[in-house]
Amino acid sequence: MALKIRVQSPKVKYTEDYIEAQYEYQTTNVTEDNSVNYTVTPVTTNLLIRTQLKVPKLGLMLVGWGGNNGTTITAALIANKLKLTWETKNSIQKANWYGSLIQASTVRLGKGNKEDVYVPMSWMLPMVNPDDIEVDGWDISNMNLADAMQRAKVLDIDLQKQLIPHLMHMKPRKSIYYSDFIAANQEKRANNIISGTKFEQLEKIREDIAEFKATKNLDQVIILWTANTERFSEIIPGVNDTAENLLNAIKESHSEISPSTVFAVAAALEGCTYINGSPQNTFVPGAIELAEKHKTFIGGDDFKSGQTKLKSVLVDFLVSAGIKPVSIVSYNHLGNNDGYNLSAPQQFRSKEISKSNVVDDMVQSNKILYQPGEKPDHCVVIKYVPYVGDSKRAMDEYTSEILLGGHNTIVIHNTCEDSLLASPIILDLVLLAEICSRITFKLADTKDEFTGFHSVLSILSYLCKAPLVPRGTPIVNALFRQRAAIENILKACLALPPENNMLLEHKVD
Ligand code: NAI
Ligand code: DG6
Repeated sequence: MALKIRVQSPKVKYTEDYIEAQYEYQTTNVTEDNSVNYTVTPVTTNLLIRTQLKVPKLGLMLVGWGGNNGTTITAALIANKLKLTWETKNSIQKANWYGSLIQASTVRLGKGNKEDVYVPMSWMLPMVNPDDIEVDGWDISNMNLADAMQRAKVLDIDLQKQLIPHLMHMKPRKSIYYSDFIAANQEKRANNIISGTKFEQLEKIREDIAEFKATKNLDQVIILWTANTERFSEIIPGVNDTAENLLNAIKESHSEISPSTVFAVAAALEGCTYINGSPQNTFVPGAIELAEKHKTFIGGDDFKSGQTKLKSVLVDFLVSAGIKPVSIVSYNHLGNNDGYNLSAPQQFRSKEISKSNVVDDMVQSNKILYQPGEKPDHCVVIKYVPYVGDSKRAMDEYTSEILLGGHNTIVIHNTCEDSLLASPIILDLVLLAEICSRITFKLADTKDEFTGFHSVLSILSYLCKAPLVPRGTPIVNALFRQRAAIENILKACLALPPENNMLLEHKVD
């Protein structure tokens, strides 16, 4: 395999099958004495990290394929693969992956002869080429992808015209619809539904996955929920609290099992990674346990695309600058089908929960500014305004306390096509989840077996509003901490140190 980056170090071994890195993982343990005295112990753990080199033939199955995100990511994959260009009123536009961390952002590799050397993040390790991803999916609407793309009204018309012949033969598979979980206003879309009991529906989804995998000769399939936001499921002991209870509840067609959870179960049973791009609690405890049992990966929740991404930068900036945000008010209005679904109270509530907890870690990090339990006021409003379509408006007001009782108020107005922000995030979730399946670790100098990442892929936090993390582990919302985790883990696979930004070589005599 031709690698773009090759590390010259006794700590890195290249074989035909893998890269093996000897890595000194450095952490710091602290013991506190009534928050007055701190005893600090640096800890070094010597790890061996192996990255399999063989890139699998990857399939992506989207739940909600005919929606705005589903059609837009499919269109973006084709437009990039075919290197499409199209005329806009301003210029000739070329297909690109702007907004994708993996495809369009860079990593500082080190110092060159004269300048710092930056490389695309996708070069760090051998990753799936988006052009090679096979796409399929389900939707409760039977509309083909060409018509659905036109219904979405996201892409420039000249691009749409070029894509129609490629999309018109793509037809979503029948899906699972329980009217109770999404807004009642979605009912008229639901003409493509698997009948039968919940167990029969689960079996049909499993057959779909297996059939797609076999027909396209795939090594791996990733399933991603980009369907409507559902209401939260109630967690009921004996129903969805354990893997066994969840499987039994599906056999009994229990009314509290949502479509997105049935897909999660199907994914685990078929050995597939499953990612939830919406806010609802798809990953009930039983679904998490099932993924752990089957050693499959799960990730979520809710794509972090615009307003929340900015919030997780801005509040981090303010708090880390010693400024105290005391009130955050976030309005949205949008006119796409997502907005229509979110105009119903229970579905709005799912989104409100997901959007509301995104500053907690930053607030808790600064005990000078915030007393225990104290938080800024945080209000989230979403309104459906059909005329603006996919072009979401987000307005935010951040009020902070500054020196000696002063106030600082920042107001932001952001207009952006929602699905053009979400689609590159979908790609990143898929590419990152896939590379994680090829990275394993063990303690150096032991006879231990190599083990992989935990089933709950918290490395995907950068891409999610309400990051799912393994039970009892910290949730990080701050965007640049999340990004650093990804970058530093990719570097660790090459025995490269984290970026320390000290530039001491330029600072000392
Ligand atoms: P959309 O409403 O255009 O698409 C959703 C699709 O899911 C529709 O085609 C619908 O027919 C289908 N659907 C509903 N229930 C289904 C089921 N049980 N099985 C299969 N298909 C089903 O919405 P859009 O804009 O594509 O967003 C999708 C999801 O992503 C929403 O939950 C939204 O909240 C979430 N999201 C979107 C972001 C963005 O920036 N666009 C950011 C964060 C989350
Ligand atoms: C209105 O909030 C619709 C939502 O689906 C959002 O567009 C989506 O959750 C993106 O939210 P954010 O906060 O990342 O821009």
